[in-house]
Amino acid sequence: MSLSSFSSPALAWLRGVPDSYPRCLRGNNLPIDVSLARAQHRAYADALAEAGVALSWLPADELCPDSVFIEDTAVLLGPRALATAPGAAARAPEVPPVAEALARHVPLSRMAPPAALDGGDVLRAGDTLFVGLSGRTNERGVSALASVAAREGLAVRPVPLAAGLHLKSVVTLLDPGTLVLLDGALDPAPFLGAGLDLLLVGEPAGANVLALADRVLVSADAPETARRLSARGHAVVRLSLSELHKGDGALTCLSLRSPPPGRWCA
Ligand code: CIR
Repeated sequence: MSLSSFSSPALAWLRGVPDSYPRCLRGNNLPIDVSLARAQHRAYADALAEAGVALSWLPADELCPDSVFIEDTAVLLGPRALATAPGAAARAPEVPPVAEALARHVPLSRMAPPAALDGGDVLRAGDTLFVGLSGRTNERGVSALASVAAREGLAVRPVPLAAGLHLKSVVTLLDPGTLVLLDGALDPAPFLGAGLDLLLVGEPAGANVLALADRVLVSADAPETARRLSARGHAVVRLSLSELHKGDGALTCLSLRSPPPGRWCA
């Protein structure tokens, strides 16, 4: 595993929150305050900028209520990007504007149905991409990603997901050698077999953290996780995400992150 070259992203792509956001795909009917969602999204962007990450914004799209969850539309593999075929048909129109923007910066590969893959199912740890076989990502999607990833020297390991929206809904990178995993959410064998340490957390919102080189972003809905990470010596940045959680989103899905040349990032 490339433990030494973990980095903060050099650049993060974000997409604004549309007025239509409350009509996004979600498993609840809780009222969403769009103004508050925008303020929370802005604070997320500010936290990335304060960590030295350059931001590139795509405009909100009223026809795409889920478009703020930009991570699902592409996988950035250092010098190359793959535009996905999202597993929810309603989200397919989100991809072309993101793909066009990415193609101006990096060589872009494209995935087409019946392959399906959401970026939220792709968890990078060193030179390995763990890919959730979820309700949104199928075997063909994993194969399509694997062939692009192989060109960058990255291995793909499928991880069956019994519950949860995406792999990164339940497990994310804490630091180059450690994952945060929602206790009991899935079989940890693939991660342990890859030599990774696991920190088991009990708070669902605590399983999705966003690790930067010198700090980690944690949802304010996971106070116990934040406390444990602080106690382990991590510089924790707590962010309120209530309105984005109501859309079944979390920290990682709000950006597409590109590492500096020769490095990798979460
Ligand atoms: C969806 O159901 O697709 C969106 N409402 C939430 C997507 C969250 N994305 C992510 O975790 N990567």
